[in-house]
Amino acid sequence: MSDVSVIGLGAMGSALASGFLKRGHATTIWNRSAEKAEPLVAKGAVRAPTVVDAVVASRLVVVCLLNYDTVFDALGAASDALAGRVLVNLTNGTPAQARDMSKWAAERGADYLDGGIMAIPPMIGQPEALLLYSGSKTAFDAHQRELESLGTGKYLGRDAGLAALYDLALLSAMWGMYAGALHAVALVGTEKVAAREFMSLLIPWTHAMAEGLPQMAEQIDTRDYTKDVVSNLAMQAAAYANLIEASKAQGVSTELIAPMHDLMNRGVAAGHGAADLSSMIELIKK
Ligand code: FVH
Repeated sequence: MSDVSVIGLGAMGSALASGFLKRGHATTIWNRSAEKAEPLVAKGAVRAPTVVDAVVASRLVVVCLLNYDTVFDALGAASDALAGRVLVNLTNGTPAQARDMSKWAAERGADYLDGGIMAIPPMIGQPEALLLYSGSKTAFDAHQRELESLGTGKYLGRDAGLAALYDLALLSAMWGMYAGALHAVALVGTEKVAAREFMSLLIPWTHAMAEGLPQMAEQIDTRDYTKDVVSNLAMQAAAYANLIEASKAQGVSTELIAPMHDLMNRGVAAGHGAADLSSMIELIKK
């Protein structure tokens, strides 16, 4: 028996397997394209000839594939071998997919822990790598030591869908930031400003603006969007109109930024001009 089996050796799965090996855990690996196992075998991993062999090899089975369809594709063949195993699925997916997989695993006698990886592959194994888990608490407690090889683990609760929910929410904030940064760089780029040069302004600016998030959270939780307002929605909507106009004039598409303008205008039209930007959450939430 190995300590852990890793199914899926893409960029992330390979990093996970390396993380386990570095901490001295006997690791069995499997990937659809077998050649991806070679660098890990050189580091001491055992290559399983089939996915069934990989599942049989360890009580702890960690899966990291492209999406849930591919997880079902890969694990379907190993369905009968899952009984008594702890299945930790670190594949990106939706809360509904995680809950379905938890049920599917339980029907096969496996304990299920879903996970979201808030890190890129080179971060795996360092404390900065955050791994979110939800589902079986027994599984999390029993394998916390092995899972710590990957980074800092945070258990969110028994509902298997929670890790996916938090994961997607954090990715949403990341994608929003990168979308804004791409638009900003495209805009100054029209006047031949290099992206590298612009970063010296953009990075401290985004850090400074992130400082406003706790106040935003306070306003959202209390649903009082007029408390301590410094930059109200009407003012921001007026400035945003300039951003849209200038982008068009400089020949930059507004695809990445236009939806926010529509929402701001809707907020002002609904009478929330004196409120903070945070008030827009009322327009998008259920
Ligand atoms: N890489 C990253 O920066 C992010 C960080 C946060 C978490 N994500 C999620 O991790 C999952 C895996 O991502 P990845 O980076 O390892 O992705 P790839 O390098 O593209 O590897 C994909 C693996 O999936 C296998 N695969 C695809 N289709 C099938 C299939 N039908 N049956 C079996 N396996 C399949 C693929 O196998 P192969 O192409 O090498 O044969 C790779 O092992 C993902 O959910 C991210 O959102 C990564």
